[in-house]
Amino acid sequence: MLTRAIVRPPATNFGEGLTTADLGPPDYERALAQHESYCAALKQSGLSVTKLEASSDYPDSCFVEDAAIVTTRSAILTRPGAPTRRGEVESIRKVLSNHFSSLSEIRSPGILDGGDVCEAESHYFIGISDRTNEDGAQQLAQLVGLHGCTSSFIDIRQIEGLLHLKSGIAYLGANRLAAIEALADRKEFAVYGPTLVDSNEEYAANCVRINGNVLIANGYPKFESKLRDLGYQTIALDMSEFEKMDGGLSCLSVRF
Ligand code: CIR
Repeated sequence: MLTRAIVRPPATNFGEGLTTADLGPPDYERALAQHESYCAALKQSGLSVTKLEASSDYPDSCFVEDAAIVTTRSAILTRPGAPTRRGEVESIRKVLSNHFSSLSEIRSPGILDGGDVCEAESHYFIGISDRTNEDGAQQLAQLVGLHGCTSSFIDIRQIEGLLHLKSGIAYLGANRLAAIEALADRKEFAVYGPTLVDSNEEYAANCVRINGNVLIANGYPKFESKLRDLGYQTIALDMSEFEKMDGGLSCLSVRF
């Protein structure tokens, strides 16, 4: 059962963050409103939400998930792959030290973004991407191994347009995994018989299961109805302004 989430609203210069999407600049007011609805959905799913102050020093800092891997067992600060994002970790360190007596961290030359880490019970899928290298992945595997967890590495560097592993898969609990076509047939996922996200709905793959609910981006009816058929309660959220900055649902919070 998850009980808490950490979030950070976008700052006014959010549109100066990194992006490869060709969707135009984000509308700040609309992004704030979408962030509010996101927080409401977290609360509706049973989480108490800690909201950090927006930080214009780091335009991408609303994507808090990339700065920490937090589980019931441990909290690990990352070393984000994008140099402009490294400083985001300090404020996350502060807030997490209120909840965890010790924090581990990924060290140079390792790089790792939380968006590349998919926790499936006691197994971690770690994406090797432009933001996460093998060194960072090995360090994480070792750290989670201390708590009896196993890991496998999934190289996503050949998949065009996929920023992070969790841009393409989501663990839904009960041995269920959703995946885009380009990842669904990886041997590491065979045991799950992945629930396929249609090729014209790929953005929806980055959904988040929180207790009984699945938060999903609005506008992806086929995937949403698959989730409902599987028995999940879905909450569809407008994500348009975050999508313009390559962000998905999972990256807007750290949940534990
Ligand atoms: C970035 O490129 O780092 C941000 N603009 C988006 C990060 C999204 N994070 C995620 O999907 N975990």
